[in-house]
Amino acid sequence: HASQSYASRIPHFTNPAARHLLECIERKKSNLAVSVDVTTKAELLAVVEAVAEDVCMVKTHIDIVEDFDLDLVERLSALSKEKDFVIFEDRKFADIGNTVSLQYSSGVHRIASWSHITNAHLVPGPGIIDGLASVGVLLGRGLLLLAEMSSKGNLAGGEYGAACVRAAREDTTGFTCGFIAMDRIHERNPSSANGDRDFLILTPGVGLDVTGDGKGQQYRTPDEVVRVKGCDVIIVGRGIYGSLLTEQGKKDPQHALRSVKEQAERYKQAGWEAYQKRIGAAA
Ligand code: UP6
Repeated sequence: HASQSYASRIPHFTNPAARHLLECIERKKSNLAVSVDVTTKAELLAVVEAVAEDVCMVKTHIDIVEDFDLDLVERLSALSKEKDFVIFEDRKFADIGNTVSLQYSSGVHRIASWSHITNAHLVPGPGIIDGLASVGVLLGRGLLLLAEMSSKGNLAGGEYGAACVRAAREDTTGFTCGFIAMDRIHERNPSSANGDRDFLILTPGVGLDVTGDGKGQQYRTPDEVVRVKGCDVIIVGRGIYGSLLTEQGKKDPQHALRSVKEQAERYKQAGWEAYQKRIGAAA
Protein backbone atom coordinates (compact mmCIF):
# COMPACT_ATOMS: atom_id res chain seq x y z
CA HIS A 1 0.00 0.00 0.00
CA ALA A 2 3.02 2.29 0.28
CA SER A 3 2.80 3.34 -3.37
CA GLN A 4 -0.93 4.15 -3.16
CA SER A 5 -2.29 7.60 -2.44
CA TYR A 6 -3.86 8.38 0.92
CA ALA A 7 -7.20 8.94 -0.83
CA SER A 8 -7.18 5.56 -2.56
CA ARG A 9 -6.56 3.82 0.78
CA ILE A 10 -9.64 5.27 2.52
CA PRO A 11 -11.93 2.42 1.38
CA HIS A 12 -9.50 -0.12 2.92
CA PHE A 13 -10.45 1.08 6.38
CA THR A 14 -13.66 0.42 8.26
CA ASN A 15 -12.44 2.31 11.32
CA PRO A 16 -14.04 5.80 11.39
CA ALA A 17 -11.04 7.50 13.03
CA ALA A 18 -8.61 6.05 10.47
CA ARG A 19 -10.87 7.19 7.62
CA HIS A 20 -11.21 10.62 9.22
CA LEU A 21 -7.40 10.89 9.41
CA LEU A 22 -6.84 9.85 5.78
CA GLU A 23 -9.54 12.26 4.60
CA CYS A 24 -7.98 15.05 6.60
CA ILE A 25 -4.49 14.29 5.22
CA GLU A 26 -5.86 14.41 1.71
CA ARG A 27 -7.90 17.62 2.21
CA LYS A 28 -5.06 19.52 3.81
CA LYS A 29 -2.22 17.93 1.86
CA SER A 30 -0.47 17.36 5.16
CA ASN A 31 0.90 14.19 6.73
CA LEU A 32 2.23 16.18 9.68
CA ALA A 33 1.20 15.47 13.26
CA VAL A 34 2.46 17.91 15.83
CA SER A 35 3.24 16.60 19.28
CA VAL A 36 2.32 19.40 21.69
CA ASP A 37 4.28 18.44 24.79
CA VAL A 38 3.85 21.63 26.79
CA THR A 39 2.69 21.85 30.38
CA THR A 40 0.06 24.57 30.51
CA LYS A 41 -3.36 24.94 28.96
CA ALA A 42 -2.52 28.36 27.52
CA GLU A 43 0.67 27.14 25.82
CA LEU A 44 -1.05 24.04 24.49
CA LEU A 45 -3.88 26.03 22.90
CA ALA A 46 -1.45 28.67 21.60
CA VAL A 47 0.71 26.03 19.86
CA VAL A 48 -2.36 24.27 18.44
CA GLU A 49 -3.69 27.54 17.05
CA ALA A 50 -0.29 28.36 15.54
CA VAL A 51 0.03 25.00 13.72
CA ALA A 52 -3.63 24.11 13.12
CA GLU A 53 -3.72 25.02 9.44
CA ASP A 54 -0.69 22.90 8.61
CA VAL A 55 -1.39 19.64 10.43
CA CYS A 56 -3.61 16.63 9.97
CA MET A 57 -3.27 15.70 13.63
CA VAL A 58 -2.52 17.09 17.06
CA LYS A 59 -0.90 14.68 19.50
CA THR A 60 -1.23 15.33 23.21
CA HIS A 61 0.19 14.03 26.48
CA ILE A 62 -2.77 15.35 28.45
CA ASP A 63 -1.33 14.20 31.81
CA ILE A 64 1.52 16.73 31.64
CA VAL A 65 -0.83 19.73 31.59
CA GLU A 66 -0.67 21.32 35.05
CA ASP A 67 -3.94 23.25 34.85
CA PHE A 68 -5.92 20.60 32.95
CA ASP A 69 -9.69 20.95 32.98
CA LEU A 70 -12.49 19.76 30.73
CA ASP A 71 -12.71 23.23 29.19
CA LEU A 72 -9.30 22.51 27.63
CA VAL A 73 -10.54 19.43 25.80
CA GLU A 74 -13.75 21.21 24.79
CA ARG A 75 -11.67 23.95 23.19
CA LEU A 76 -9.33 21.43 21.61
CA SER A 77 -12.32 19.55 20.18
CA ALA A 78 -13.82 22.78 18.83
CA LEU A 79 -10.49 23.62 17.16
CA SER A 80 -10.28 20.11 15.73
CA LYS A 81 -13.63 20.66 13.97
CA GLU A 82 -13.01 24.24 12.96
CA LYS A 83 -9.44 23.73 11.68
CA ASP A 84 -9.88 20.13 10.53
CA PHE A 85 -7.42 17.93 12.41
CA VAL A 86 -7.57 14.64 14.28
CA ILE A 87 -6.76 14.41 18.01
CA PHE A 88 -4.41 11.67 19.19
CA GLU A 89 -3.87 11.30 22.95
CA ASP A 90 -0.51 9.51 23.20
CA ARG A 91 -1.52 7.67 26.38
CA LYS A 92 0.50 4.50 25.77
CA PHE A 93 -1.87 2.30 27.78
CA ALA A 94 -0.07 -0.69 29.27
CA ASP A 95 -2.29 -2.52 31.80
CA ILE A 96 -4.80 -5.37 31.85
CA GLY A 97 -8.02 -4.98 29.84
CA ASN A 98 -10.26 -4.09 32.78
CA THR A 99 -7.92 -1.38 34.07
CA VAL A 100 -7.30 0.25 30.69
CA SER A 101 -11.01 0.40 29.95
CA LEU A 102 -11.40 2.49 33.13
CA GLN A 103 -8.31 4.62 32.41
CA TYR A 104 -9.62 5.27 28.90
CA SER A 105 -13.22 6.16 29.81
CA SER A 106 -12.93 7.68 33.28
CA GLY A 107 -10.70 9.55 35.70
CA VAL A 108 -9.81 13.21 35.37
CA HIS A 109 -9.10 13.09 31.65
CA ARG A 110 -11.95 10.98 30.14
CA ILE A 111 -9.73 10.37 27.11
CA ALA A 112 -12.25 8.36 25.09
CA SER A 113 -14.71 11.25 25.14
CA TRP A 114 -12.46 13.58 23.11
CA SER A 115 -9.47 11.75 21.61
CA HIS A 116 -10.14 10.25 18.17
CA ILE A 117 -7.11 7.98 18.34
CA THR A 118 -5.05 6.59 21.19
CA ASN A 119 -2.31 3.98 21.54
CA ALA A 120 -1.24 1.03 23.65
CA HIS A 121 1.64 -1.29 24.36
CA LEU A 122 0.94 -4.98 23.81
CA VAL A 123 2.98 -6.07 26.86
CA PRO A 124 -0.17 -7.22 28.77
CA GLY A 125 -1.35 -9.32 25.78
CA PRO A 126 -4.37 -8.91 23.46
CA GLY A 127 -6.75 -8.34 26.41
CA ILE A 128 -5.56 -4.74 26.38
CA ILE A 129 -7.09 -4.33 22.91
CA ASP A 130 -10.40 -5.88 24.07
CA GLY A 131 -10.48 -3.60 27.13
CA LEU A 132 -9.94 -0.44 25.09
CA ALA A 133 -12.26 -1.62 22.28
CA SER A 134 -15.07 -2.15 24.81
CA VAL A 135 -15.03 1.63 25.31
CA GLY A 136 -13.74 2.96 21.97
CA VAL A 137 -15.60 1.07 19.26
CA LEU A 138 -19.05 2.52 20.07
CA LEU A 139 -17.55 6.02 20.05
CA GLY A 140 -15.91 5.49 16.65
CA ARG A 141 -12.38 5.70 18.06
CA GLY A 142 -9.21 4.08 16.75
CA LEU A 143 -6.20 2.37 18.33
CA LEU A 144 -2.54 2.23 17.36
CA LEU A 145 -0.24 -0.44 18.77
CA LEU A 146 3.30 0.58 19.67
CA ALA A 147 5.08 -2.04 17.58
CA GLU A 148 8.38 -0.12 17.57
CA MET A 149 9.82 2.92 19.32
CA SER A 150 12.22 5.65 18.29
CA SER A 151 14.37 5.73 21.40
CA LYS A 152 17.81 4.19 21.71
CA GLY A 153 17.90 0.76 23.36
CA ASN A 154 14.11 0.27 23.35
CA LEU A 155 12.86 -3.28 23.83
CA ALA A 156 10.10 -3.21 21.21
CA GLY A 157 10.61 -4.30 17.59
CA GLY A 158 11.83 -7.73 16.48
CA GLU A 159 9.59 -10.59 17.59
CA TYR A 160 7.64 -8.18 19.82
CA GLY A 161 6.80 -6.00 16.81
CA ALA A 162 5.74 -9.07 14.83
CA ALA A 163 3.40 -10.06 17.69
CA CYS A 164 1.84 -6.58 17.55
CA VAL A 165 1.18 -7.05 13.83
CA ARG A 166 -0.44 -10.43 14.47
CA ALA A 167 -2.64 -9.00 17.25
CA ALA A 168 -3.74 -6.14 15.00
CA ARG A 169 -4.68 -8.57 12.21
CA GLU A 170 -6.61 -10.71 14.68
CA ASP A 171 -8.64 -7.70 15.88
CA THR A 172 -11.63 -8.25 13.63
CA THR A 173 -13.48 -5.19 14.99
CA GLY A 174 -11.14 -2.91 13.00
CA PHE A 175 -10.54 -0.87 16.18
CA THR A 176 -6.79 -1.43 15.80
CA CYS A 177 -6.11 0.65 12.71
CA GLY A 178 -2.36 1.14 12.75
CA PHE A 179 0.98 1.17 14.46
CA ILE A 180 3.53 3.44 15.96
CA ALA A 181 6.51 2.08 14.04
CA MET A 182 9.68 3.07 12.24
CA ASP A 183 8.71 1.56 8.87
CA ARG A 184 5.86 -0.45 7.26
CA ILE A 185 6.29 -3.17 9.83
CA HIS A 186 3.19 -5.17 8.79
CA GLU A 187 4.50 -5.49 5.24
CA ARG A 188 7.74 -6.97 6.62
CA ASN A 189 5.64 -9.54 8.50
CA PRO A 190 3.46 -11.24 5.90
CA SER A 191 0.66 -13.58 6.93
CA SER A 192 -2.01 -15.65 5.26
CA ALA A 193 -4.62 -14.54 7.82
CA ASN A 194 -5.75 -10.96 7.02
CA GLY A 195 -2.29 -10.42 5.49
CA ASP A 196 -3.51 -7.86 2.96
CA ARG A 197 -5.22 -5.61 5.50
CA ASP A 198 -3.97 -2.02 5.34
CA PHE A 199 -2.73 -0.22 8.46
CA LEU A 200 -1.59 3.32 9.20
CA ILE A 201 2.01 3.88 10.26
CA LEU A 202 2.58 6.91 12.48
CA THR A 203 6.21 7.69 13.22
CA PRO A 204 7.81 9.81 15.96
CA GLY A 205 11.49 10.65 16.18
CA VAL A 206 11.40 13.12 13.25
CA GLY A 207 13.64 16.18 13.05
CA LEU A 208 15.37 18.19 10.34
CA ASP A 209 18.05 19.87 12.42
CA VAL A 210 19.33 17.48 15.09
CA THR A 211 19.90 13.71 15.40
CA GLY A 212 19.07 13.27 19.08
CA ASP A 213 18.11 15.00 22.35
CA GLY A 214 20.70 13.62 24.76
CA LYS A 215 17.97 11.56 26.50
CA GLY A 216 17.77 8.65 24.07
CA GLN A 217 15.53 10.16 21.40
CA GLN A 218 16.77 9.52 17.84
CA TYR A 219 15.67 11.68 14.90
CA ARG A 220 15.35 10.91 11.21
CA THR A 221 14.26 13.29 8.45
CA PRO A 222 10.76 13.35 6.90
CA ASP A 223 12.29 12.11 3.63
CA GLU A 224 13.88 9.08 5.32
CA VAL A 225 10.70 8.29 7.24
CA VAL A 226 8.08 8.83 4.53
CA ARG A 227 9.82 8.24 1.20
CA VAL A 228 12.47 5.66 2.14
CA LYS A 229 10.62 3.78 4.92
CA GLY A 230 7.06 4.29 3.71
CA CYS A 231 5.55 5.66 6.93
CA ASP A 232 2.25 7.57 6.64
CA VAL A 233 2.37 10.32 9.27
CA ILE A 234 5.37 12.14 10.71
CA ILE A 235 5.10 13.11 14.37
CA VAL A 236 7.16 16.19 15.24
CA GLY A 237 7.43 17.73 18.70
CA ARG A 238 10.36 19.92 19.72
CA GLY A 239 11.40 20.45 16.09
CA ILE A 240 8.23 22.56 15.84
CA TYR A 241 7.45 24.04 19.27
CA GLY A 242 11.11 24.17 20.46
CA SER A 243 11.36 27.95 20.09
CA LEU A 244 8.95 28.30 23.03
CA LEU A 245 11.40 26.52 25.33
CA THR A 246 14.37 28.84 24.81
CA GLU A 247 15.14 31.92 26.94
CA GLN A 248 14.19 34.14 24.00
CA GLY A 249 10.92 32.23 23.59
CA LYS A 250 10.03 32.78 27.25
CA LYS A 251 10.74 36.49 26.99
CA ASP A 252 8.85 36.94 23.71
CA PRO A 253 6.21 34.23 23.29
CA GLN A 254 4.55 35.95 20.30
CA HIS A 255 7.82 35.88 18.39
CA ALA A 256 8.35 32.25 19.41
CA LEU A 257 4.85 31.34 18.18
CA ARG A 258 5.62 32.81 14.78
CA SER A 259 8.62 30.51 14.62
CA VAL A 260 6.38 27.58 15.66
CA LYS A 261 4.15 28.32 12.67
CA GLU A 262 7.14 28.60 10.34
CA GLN A 263 8.51 25.27 11.48
CA ALA A 264 5.10 23.62 11.04
CA GLU A 265 5.00 24.91 7.45
CA ARG A 266 8.52 23.61 6.88
CA TYR A 267 7.77 20.11 8.18
CA LYS A 268 4.45 19.98 6.36
CA GLN A 269 6.21 20.74 3.09
CA ALA A 270 9.01 18.23 3.73
CA GLY A 271 6.53 15.48 4.66
CA TRP A 272 4.32 16.09 1.64
CA GLU A 273 7.24 16.23 -0.81
CA ALA A 274 8.54 12.93 0.55
CA TYR A 275 5.07 11.39 0.08
CA GLN A 276 4.74 12.67 -3.49
CA LYS A 277 8.11 11.18 -4.36
CA ARG A 278 7.04 7.91 -2.77
CA ILE A 279 3.87 7.56 -4.81
CA GLY A 280 5.66 8.81 -7.92
CA ALA A 281 3.62 12.00 -8.27
CA ALA A 282 5.21 15.19 -9.55
CA ALA A 283 6.18 17.44 -6.63
N1 UP6 B 1 7.16 9.15 21.14
C1 UP6 B 1 8.48 9.03 20.74
N2 UP6 B 1 8.96 7.79 20.41
C2 UP6 B 1 8.18 6.69 20.48
C3 UP6 B 1 6.87 6.85 20.89
N3 UP6 B 1 6.40 8.05 21.20
O1 UP6 B 1 9.23 10.03 20.67
O2 UP6 B 1 8.67 5.59 20.16
C4 UP6 B 1 6.53 10.44 21.48
C5 UP6 B 1 7.12 11.16 22.66
C6 UP6 B 1 6.93 12.62 22.30
C7 UP6 B 1 6.97 12.64 20.79
O3 UP6 B 1 6.42 10.83 23.84
O4 UP6 B 1 5.64 13.04 22.70
O5 UP6 B 1 6.65 11.32 20.36
C8 UP6 B 1 8.33 13.03 20.19
O6 UP6 B 1 8.68 14.32 20.56
P1 UP6 B 1 9.97 15.07 19.99
O7 UP6 B 1 9.74 15.25 18.51
O8 UP6 B 1 9.99 16.37 20.75
O9 UP6 B 1 11.17 14.23 20.30
